[in-house]
Amino acid sequence: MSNSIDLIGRDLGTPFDPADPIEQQDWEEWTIPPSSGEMGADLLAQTPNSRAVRLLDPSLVAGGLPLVPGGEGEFDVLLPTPDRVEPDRFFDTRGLHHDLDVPLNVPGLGLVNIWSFRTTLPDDTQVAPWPARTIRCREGEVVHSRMANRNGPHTIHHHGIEPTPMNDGVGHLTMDINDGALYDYQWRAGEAGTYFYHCHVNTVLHFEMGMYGMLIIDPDVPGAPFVDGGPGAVMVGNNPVGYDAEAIWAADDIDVRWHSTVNHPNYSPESGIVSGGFVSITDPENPRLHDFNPTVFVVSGVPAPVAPGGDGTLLTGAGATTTFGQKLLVRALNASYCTTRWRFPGTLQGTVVGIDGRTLGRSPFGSYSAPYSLSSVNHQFQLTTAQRWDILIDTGTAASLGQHVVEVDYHHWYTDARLFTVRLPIQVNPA
Ligand SMILES: [Cu+2]
Repeated sequence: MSNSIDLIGRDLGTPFDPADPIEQQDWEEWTIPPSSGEMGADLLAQTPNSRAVRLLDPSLVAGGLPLVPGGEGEFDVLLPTPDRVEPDRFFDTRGLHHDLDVPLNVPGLGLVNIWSFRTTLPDDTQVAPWPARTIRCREGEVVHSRMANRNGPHTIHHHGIEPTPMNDGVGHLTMDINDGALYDYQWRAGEAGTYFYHCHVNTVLHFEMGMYGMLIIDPDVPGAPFVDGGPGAVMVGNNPVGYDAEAIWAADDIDVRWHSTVNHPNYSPESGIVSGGFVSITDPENPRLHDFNPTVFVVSGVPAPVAPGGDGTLLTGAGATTTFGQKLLVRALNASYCTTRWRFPGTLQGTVVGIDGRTLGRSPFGSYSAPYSLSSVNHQFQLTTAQRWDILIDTGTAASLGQHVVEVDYHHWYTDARLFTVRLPIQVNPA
């Protein structure tokens, strides 16, 4: 683990001062966030009064990437990371538009256009799964997530992590990473738990189009970080506890009009791009991003068939298999805009050990919470957008053998009408 963590915590300059005319100008200009390329160009030229020049004084950028045009491969400008330190772990991620290796094939409907992130693996091969590849690290590590784009701009917001402002990946607060630019987000893995990351440019659209992946911080124990699917270890209170298998369930919903799989006259043939831009809600060319009516329901990239007969489908492709006596860790994320209601079978003994990246009953706040059994909440709970629950299941009890089914209801975000139910199998085989 790095011993230079204390160096992280300093970047942006002074708070907004409405009496300062330069700040006022910034405020107005930042209604449209600057791109990383603009920030880099301003730094190169030392443009007077540029926000980048004032916030990213090169003297503050200790050990940063060289700020040079054409500095690395195909990318034009490398924007330095303030207070950069040597990372313990590095991920190389590129935002993508309609360029997935395997587009989503929905039974009964056909191909749905998805946006995601492409990841360059340590051996230089590139993968672009959906959801995007899990960013997985160990508690306490300093992580760099390198971001570069074609068909941008995009950002990476590491949801639930609290980095310094420059590294938060919220376009309007910092900058969008535009085409031809490159930036290393720097953050520290603070507390073991289940998180996720997503693009935060025009979030309503880009998140819906699919730009997210899991972010998992494993406990600081031997073998961590672990491989998706298990085995691994999870914090239960103050102690790491081993599990044998892991089910990562990210519930998502898709309004296909936004993905241009149908020739709706009000939508551009370009995926998610609306001719005429984002204007008034009475404009027939408007995307109507408030008008969200999903018809495709997905768990961790596995779509349920579209009707007829789709409602209540058993999603075997997203199911989990364990052996009697093993422990199964379920990480449930609501990556949809629906409200999701999860019902676990009473035949499985589950314990809720973490919520939203925080371990229940763990010091220093341990006296304010404690792990609790699923039976104490009647085996059901509700997750709104972006919420996560970690549930540790013991399959060594009398009723454990056989197939168990978790049901997830998708309720419309506004009307609360139930739109769809998917069923997720947990198979417990004899030892
Ligand atoms: Cu994006």
